[in-house]
Amino acid sequence: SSARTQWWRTDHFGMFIHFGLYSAYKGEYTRSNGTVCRDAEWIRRNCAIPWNEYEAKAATFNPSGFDANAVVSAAKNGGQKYIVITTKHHDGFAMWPTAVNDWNIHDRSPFKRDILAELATAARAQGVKLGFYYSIWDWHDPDAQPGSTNYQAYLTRMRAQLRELLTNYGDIAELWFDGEWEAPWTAAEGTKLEDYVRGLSPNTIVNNRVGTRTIADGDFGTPEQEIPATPTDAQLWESCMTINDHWGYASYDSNFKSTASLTRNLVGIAASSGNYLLNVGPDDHGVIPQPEVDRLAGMGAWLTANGPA
Ligand code: JFZ
Repeated sequence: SSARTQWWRTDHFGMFIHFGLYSAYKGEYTRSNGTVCRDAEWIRRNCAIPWNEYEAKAATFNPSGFDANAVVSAAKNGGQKYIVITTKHHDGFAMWPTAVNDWNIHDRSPFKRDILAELATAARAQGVKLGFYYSIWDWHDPDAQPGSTNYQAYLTRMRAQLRELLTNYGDIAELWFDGEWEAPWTAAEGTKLEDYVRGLSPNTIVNNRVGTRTIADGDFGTPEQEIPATPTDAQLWESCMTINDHWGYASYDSNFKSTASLTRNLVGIAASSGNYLLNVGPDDHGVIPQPEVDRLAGMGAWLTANGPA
């Protein structure tokens, strides 16, 4: 609705954060035969890491450098008005102490803090809005796998997790669904899920990956890594792009876009009435790499210099 999206049509710039158990690999997996496989948030699947190894990695995952105030300050310095963080990516690993299952950072790792609660507090204190990314596709839950005869049980757990996310952390400005393209998920389930979210949190704006990415799904479209050639006024849109060549942390990826090129993207997107969700990837300690923080600061300086006098 237009009331729900009002803030969003003014606040054109947000921070996307890809942070999860995959970040602990730093973008690299060394197989038992010594060969190295590189990937980021898809590393479990694309490098075929055995689940027992991936689960063992959780027991060593301790991102104690995560500093919610520093994250929010980095966003604010960049002129970003909202933050969308991955709460659960395709690996199914919940980054908050969910009561729904034990595949989460609280139960499986030595890190006992709740980064979503910390981020919610810091964001509220600094006047930045908070949103959550949630992957419908789940590689870990046995009931979510292709051919599952018990998919509804997974969906019940998914809704329970979304209830936690939408009720335990204050106002959630945006929900960014993903992984909707993968069976057994269906468009009909998407419609039901959107209704469910509206019932829990009517002011949360939802992306169109809740359904089948039609104009009728959710509140806004999600072009990825691109600025649409012919932007439309018929649908709000938010272009997500990452600051280097990966979403999740990859220690060897220093192919950062320049501050000038990032600023051009922002201005171009805003000129076409779109929103820019620019991704950063905190490292295995939970810290946003300094080159990424620096680029955000550079964008913020440009906005300050060229904004209203
Ligand atoms: C998805 C995820 O698989 C990826 O890991 C990341 O989180 C990204 C933001 O979203 O990847 C996609 C989703 C959609 C397209 C391409 C990659 N698409 O529409 O072309």
